[in-house]
Amino acid sequence: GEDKAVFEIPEHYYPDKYKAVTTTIANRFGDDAGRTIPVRNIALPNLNLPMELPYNEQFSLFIPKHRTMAGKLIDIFMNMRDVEDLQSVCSFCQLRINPYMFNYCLSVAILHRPDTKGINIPTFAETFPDKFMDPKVFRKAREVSNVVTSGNRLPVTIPVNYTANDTEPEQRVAYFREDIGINLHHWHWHLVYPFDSADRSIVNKDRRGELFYYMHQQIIARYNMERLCNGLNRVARYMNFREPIAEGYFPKLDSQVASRAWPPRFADTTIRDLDRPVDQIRADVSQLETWRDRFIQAIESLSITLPNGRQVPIDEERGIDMLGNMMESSIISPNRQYYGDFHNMGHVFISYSHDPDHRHLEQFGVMGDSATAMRDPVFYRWHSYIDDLFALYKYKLSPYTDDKLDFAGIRVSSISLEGAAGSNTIGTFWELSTVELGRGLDFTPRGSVLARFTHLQHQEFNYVIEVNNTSGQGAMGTVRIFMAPTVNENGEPLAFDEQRRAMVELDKFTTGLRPGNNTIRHRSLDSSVTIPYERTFRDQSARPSDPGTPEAADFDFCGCGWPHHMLVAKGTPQGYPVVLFAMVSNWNEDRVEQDLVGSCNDAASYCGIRDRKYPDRRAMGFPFDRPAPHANTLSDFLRPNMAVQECSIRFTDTTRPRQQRRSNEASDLSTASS
Ligand code: CUO
Repeated sequence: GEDKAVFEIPEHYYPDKYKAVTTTIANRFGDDAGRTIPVRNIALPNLNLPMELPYNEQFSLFIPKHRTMAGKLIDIFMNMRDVEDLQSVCSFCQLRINPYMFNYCLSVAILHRPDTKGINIPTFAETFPDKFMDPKVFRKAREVSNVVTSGNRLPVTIPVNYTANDTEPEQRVAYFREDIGINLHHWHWHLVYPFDSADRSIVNKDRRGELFYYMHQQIIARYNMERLCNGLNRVARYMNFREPIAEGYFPKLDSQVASRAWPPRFADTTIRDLDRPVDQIRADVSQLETWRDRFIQAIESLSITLPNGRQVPIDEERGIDMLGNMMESSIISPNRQYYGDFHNMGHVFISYSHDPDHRHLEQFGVMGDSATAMRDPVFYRWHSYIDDLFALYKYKLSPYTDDKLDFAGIRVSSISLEGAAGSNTIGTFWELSTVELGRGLDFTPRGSVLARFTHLQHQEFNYVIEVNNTSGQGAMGTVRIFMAPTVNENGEPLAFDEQRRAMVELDKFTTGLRPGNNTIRHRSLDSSVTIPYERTFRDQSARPSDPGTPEAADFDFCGCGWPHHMLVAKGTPQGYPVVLFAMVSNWNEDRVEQDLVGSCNDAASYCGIRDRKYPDRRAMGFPFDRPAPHANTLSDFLRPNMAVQECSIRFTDTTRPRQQRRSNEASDLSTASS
């Protein structure tokens, strides 16, 4: 296979300290060698800036200095004449450039160069498994790989709930925060939507600021539903920067590259002014407050101050997108000097709260890295506040009028669920899966190392939607499916305004509607929000065998997408009550004319489509992104082209091995739909 090839690297590419071991390195891979690929000897670009980051240090895009270095390196990779030159410069970089930064920049370049569509990048969980798993696994894996020959190796098991015990209430949702697939999705999202690059076109993607808002809003909605299922209150916004953060977090991750443990944050830590010359960071907490106040001021006045002092109105069409870029912030912020870098610097302040002036020589905590940030309870408190600031803007907009919500002649008479757990019920349970760690671990001998981990899973189901088309002619509609909790922490019904903000998108698809009655049956597996398990973890056995085909390129690059095993919340043993909502909107007003051939477009709701426009003209989160003050309950909001159904999520506390479930479920579903 492909990964058995050996690159023959020009001798002077090796750093001085490696000169002596060059032959050793070459021999090390010699056994595996199927073929030899000579690396082109080129005039190397100036790599001084990216080389300033020490090889063994952590790398964070949130740190402005690291960002500049990464921006430069991406630029270098993007500007290599062809793939062979890129390969050549990479082989030079590999032993010199910080591996985290190298991996990030190369991934961005591969995603954005037109000529690298067929190149296979291994999943991040394989390259840097230390960012996703308990270090004990690596010790065990090392033993296993030394003692047992490849082929006969048993998987190493990652324990469940290893970061705290039941005394910590937040531990009840650790399965969500520490889910490998969720963290991979978040890392991937930020890879697809970088906020900084010397090449503006990499940042300036269609509606990227709005997607920043929406994808993170949905994370909070999902997390809150998960919390309610586990008897926890919805997450409290982190909005007073002078008050301590009640939640502590002890990640128990080791960095293989930096050979140190990720620093913890003790309970009741307060963020403090930063002065870390080593990271070229000097920032006061008051700076955050100033930026926040300016952001709110822009919303209050519905106008933005440009660098030249001019005021521009925030218009309905592009407003949320501009605000997203301003807030994050990205380099396409309308005025980064004035509105600053609020969200990113929030991550930085929190991630250094244990050592704000570097006196203990500690590096940043998990909040400083998009691959690990979602493990920490404070991530949700921070993003909940961010979401509230965006919501201030949405409250400024007038409610959707009838002509925006209605679809003349189209009536949705019902929506329901059918599946193995019974009608209108979704069954959830624990599942035991296996992931390949082989590539990321520098063991000898090399070969496959499997890790086993437990994650939430649900039984697959179908949506069944009855639509009556009385228009007398065929029509095209967009089906929008959401789910929300029905009651709050105290068991009281949610008011409409709370419930609409708690709506979790489950699916969105286009459908033809014949005149008369239509029964639409749609599989949960085909969700526009999720990607299949195999894609999240890049199960190489599922990879199309012919590299260079559009299918193989999609498989490699479309790792962004909510992991399918987390499509629905955990529920409760008694059955957690939720409301399922479906709307059919007029496709003529939704559609975006574009060619989708050969682009991965099956998780577009949170990730958009590679190299294309966001495939829905409506505001993200439509129809729930705006308030509707006249509606006190969800039923007040309903139109003829909408329907709801009370459903329940029933959790069974058993653990099933993945393979076994898949074969059982296939037969369950075929019974259900026949
Ligand atoms: Cu995704 Cu704060 O933007 O982590």
